[in-house]
Amino acid sequence: DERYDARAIEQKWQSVWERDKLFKVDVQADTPKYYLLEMFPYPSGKIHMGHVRNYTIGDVVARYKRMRGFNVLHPMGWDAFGMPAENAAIANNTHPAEWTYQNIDYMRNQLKQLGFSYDWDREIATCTPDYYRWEQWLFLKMYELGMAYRKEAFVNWCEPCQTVLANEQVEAGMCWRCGKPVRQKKLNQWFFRITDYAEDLLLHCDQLPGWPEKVTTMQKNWIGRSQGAEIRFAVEESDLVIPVFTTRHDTVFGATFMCLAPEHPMVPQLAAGTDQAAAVDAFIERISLQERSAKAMEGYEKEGVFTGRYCTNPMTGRRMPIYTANFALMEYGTGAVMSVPAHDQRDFDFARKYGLPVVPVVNPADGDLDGDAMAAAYTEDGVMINSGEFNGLPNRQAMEGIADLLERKGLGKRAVSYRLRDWGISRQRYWGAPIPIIHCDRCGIVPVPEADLPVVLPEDAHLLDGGRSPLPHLDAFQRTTCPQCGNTAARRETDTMDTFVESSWYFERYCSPRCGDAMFDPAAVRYWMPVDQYIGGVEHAILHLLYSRYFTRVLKDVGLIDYKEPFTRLLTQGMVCKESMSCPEHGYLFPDQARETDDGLRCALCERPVVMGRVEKMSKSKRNVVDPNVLLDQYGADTTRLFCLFAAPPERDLEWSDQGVEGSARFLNRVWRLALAWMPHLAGKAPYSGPPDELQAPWRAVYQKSHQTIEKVSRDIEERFHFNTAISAVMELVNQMYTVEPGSDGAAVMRHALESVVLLLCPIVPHFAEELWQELGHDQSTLFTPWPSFRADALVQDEVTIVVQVNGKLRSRFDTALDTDEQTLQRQALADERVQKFIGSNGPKKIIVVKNKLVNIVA
Ligand code: ANZ
Ligand code: ZN
Repeated sequence: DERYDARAIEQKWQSVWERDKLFKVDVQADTPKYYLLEMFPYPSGKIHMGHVRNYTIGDVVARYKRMRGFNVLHPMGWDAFGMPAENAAIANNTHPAEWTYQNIDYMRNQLKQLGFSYDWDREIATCTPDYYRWEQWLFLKMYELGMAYRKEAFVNWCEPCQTVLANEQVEAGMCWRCGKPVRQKKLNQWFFRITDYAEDLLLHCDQLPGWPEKVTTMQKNWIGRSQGAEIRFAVEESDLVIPVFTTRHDTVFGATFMCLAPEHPMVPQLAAGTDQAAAVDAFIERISLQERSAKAMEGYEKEGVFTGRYCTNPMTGRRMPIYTANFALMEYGTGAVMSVPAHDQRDFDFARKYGLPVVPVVNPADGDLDGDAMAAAYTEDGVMINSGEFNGLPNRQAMEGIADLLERKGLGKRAVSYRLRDWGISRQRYWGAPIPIIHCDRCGIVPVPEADLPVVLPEDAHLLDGGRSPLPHLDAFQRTTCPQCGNTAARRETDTMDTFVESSWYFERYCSPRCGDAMFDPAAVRYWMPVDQYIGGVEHAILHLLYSRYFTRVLKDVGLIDYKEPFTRLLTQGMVCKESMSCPEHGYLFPDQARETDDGLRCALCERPVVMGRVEKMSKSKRNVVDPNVLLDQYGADTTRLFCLFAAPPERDLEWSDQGVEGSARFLNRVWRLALAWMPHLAGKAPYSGPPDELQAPWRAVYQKSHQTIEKVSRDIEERFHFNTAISAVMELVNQMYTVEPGSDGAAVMRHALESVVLLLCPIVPHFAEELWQELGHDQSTLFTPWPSFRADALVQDEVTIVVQVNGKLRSRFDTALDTDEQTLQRQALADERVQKFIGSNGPKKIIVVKNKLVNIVA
């Protein structure tokens, strides 16, 4: 069949949009705004289908909201710092900057080919000094306010990448980038005090009705609030005190030993001078090679060593040996655990292994526990025993009494602990924003004066062996004069910032991207922010989204803005999936490495039959990818967009199907042919806009269907972003329109129907729609054409009366919807009791159905 010329039409409209700057927006105080944002891409080389899907969903909403009369901000930019640029630079012997800017140029062009309605005048790349200088500026503010600080800390260290990793970047003990094991290392690091906001971030998780619940739940778990008590244990023969955090202070009478994390600073101090000192040192060294996350701990055998010292249980006066144990985490609570083996399984295992006493303090309702005989810890609630004045009380009740007692005696207090840690932002990497700090031998840490910003990352430097940062070895960068004392031997900080810092405020920058004298223009941010709809991958549910929520709070407390949640609504789109193909000889195959033959698919390299694999997320490693360029060449942007939207609702995974793509192309051509067939009859005809009653069949049905479709599509888009069902509805309307012959009859109704189809499709397939819209005689872009509205009186589904004959005699009649199909009519007739009576027990012999009229039964 003759296909419409997608390439020509798409190029034509893209250049018109660009020439007329149709997507350029500015603050318009008297127009309601809508800020639609998709997560900006990392410029990794070329866009993949995941990007196409993400940005298509966003573009539909942006275009739809524009047609709804909103002033829509829809920006795009580049999350441009980060390690892949360094890795690529090493692999290809280029410079990270060069690689990055080349990719940006290439990918920008790809996005333009997809016809996305971005205001390109607002494009930003986070690796440019005019962007990161404001990040440095904010860093200085945060430093001034104590929100940024430096401390020596154990960090997750990846040896191959020569860098520190955030906890979130460690996946099951391995580096998220290179997949190699991560070890612990102590380094001076910069931190943001995100824990100060733990409570607020948690609280507001429940005030984000526009967010998917799974995302807020993940954030809550990440923040991980625990309520309990802090209890202080005095160390024998010293004035040291060990505070512990516990959620079970009701069990304090049963604490029989103490466990400190191997990294706990008190451990070497305690062991020093005892005959355990050497054993403790060896243990600490060995443990430093293990991954120390709570999750990894579950897999390890619990082990520890005695430090040679004791502390005292403040309730019972019992001597408690102090151990250092691998299951105690320095990163949680106080880094120390009061061990209650009778009621905690980890403690129990440890006690049995090292022969430590087990003293039960909470009895189950149905019997007495015996510490020596117990086979496992008793972790349920019960009644207090061995606990002095609290004996006989339910343990939950005793918890309150014990907390009161601790507070009265100054032995402890009620406390809350969070799993969330402060955000370590130091990276020993080159391709990132320099931290604006100077180290002076005389003055210590000195902030770079605001007037000296930005601290520019030197772009003429080259990575050292193994990708190490050149900054610490680059005199021209490092050597500087101390702004406080004039010391000419001062040195710049050579750590750069975690790239998640850049993505924590880029949405504010978009509001006034060229603002030269501040992070952003306050008036612009006041108008545009918060983002009304944010769209991106669920893989950012914790990291990026939590950091952005945190940064927004920081900006508020610094006094720059007056809201604290950046994203009103969040949509996390599903993955794009495809089945993988492999060859027994050549492993995974790219789609073009499998040849269609008479014997099915064959490996193009060796002719062996191709083995089909599971349907899973498209990835380079599985080679189950589809290159957007191939689709653009073969079908064009509109078909690609249509398929992405039609194949699945946005939040669900999309399974790739070549037939689906072909089907989308066919549908567009079907609309195209319909429009062309009618075009000669529509010239000079205004669209019909009267009541449906004044129309005759079949025009009345077409007219009603048009209004019903407008109603349904509007609802599907507005309420749920269910573009797939919206598209199906338009397809049905098109089917209905095909039931009437093109001619001058009903041309006004057909114009209404056709214009409706074009406008309803226009956020989805914008070039196609623009072209038809122009063909229909309009000279204003669809972009500024109001979204079509429907008439309530056209929504009512017409009913018809169906008569039922049995053996030629009229026996019954019933009302049913117009155009009910034959099978349904037959079922409805046979369900009628009167009819059943006349048919008798032998059942019908033959049934003739005439749609919209009658059912004739021969019995
Ligand atoms: C005594 C006790 C008795 C505990 C008992 C539990 C059960 P959640 O609920 O996850 O917050 N803990 C405290 N700090 C720790 C650390 N740094 N490393 C490892 N474990 C630590 O966990 C709180 C419980 O985890 C605390 O309550 C403490 O053990 C342990 F029958 O204290 B519990
Ligand atoms: Zn100085």
